[in-house]
Amino acid sequence: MRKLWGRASSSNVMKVLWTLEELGLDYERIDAGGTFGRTREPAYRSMNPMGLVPTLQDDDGWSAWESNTICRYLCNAHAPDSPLYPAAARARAAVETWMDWTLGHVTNPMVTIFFTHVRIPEPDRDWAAEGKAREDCGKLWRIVDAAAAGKRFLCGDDLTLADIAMGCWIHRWFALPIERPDLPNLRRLYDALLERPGFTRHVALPLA
Ligand SMILES: N[C@@H](CCC(=O)N[C@@H](CS)C(=O)NCC(=O)O)C(=O)O
Repeated sequence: MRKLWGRASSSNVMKVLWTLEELGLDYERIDAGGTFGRTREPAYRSMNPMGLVPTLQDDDGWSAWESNTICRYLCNAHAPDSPLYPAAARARAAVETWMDWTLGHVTNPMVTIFFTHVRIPEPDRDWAAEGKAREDCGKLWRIVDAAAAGKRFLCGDDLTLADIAMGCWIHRWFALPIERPDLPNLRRLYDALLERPGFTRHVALPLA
């Protein structure tokens, strides 16, 4: 049976769970990372030298790490015709642009905001850093708001890996108790994601 290693509270694990669900692929999730440990064990490190989650181990034992790569692999290997990861070069490039952009630009400031409100003990919270991250994210989400105008999902009528890569951060942006600029297209995109069972089951969860 295909195995996904990683705690369910990790944004990067959530992406893969949602992809597995959209593709209708069977899997067993094994808790790892955070308080579950396991990621320092040599057997785990041999699959994922960073000792981070997620790691995917396919049916034959072959493994992959880096969540975006895992999502692309699942489509390539098990659902090559899926609209999640379109084959046409330019459509694929558009999806990959948002995946790379999310990893390169959105993740860091969103982690700062999320950790400040949810995971860092109150006395240790750095509100100046949170304010700067919120300002930065406001600018980034404006870019998504403009790109999402007139579309159901980020790249058009179909859900793609672009939405999956960004979905956890969109959820956290709307679920955190913060001031947000009015971004109606981003809100509509979030509402469209909320109609996907894989998103509500694995991603749009209470913040923890
Ligand atoms: N770029 C990596 C990042 C992986 C990563 O930072 N994972 C975090 C959880 S979101 C982690 O493993 N943290 C340590 C832990 O949970 O033990 C990916 O996308 O897979």
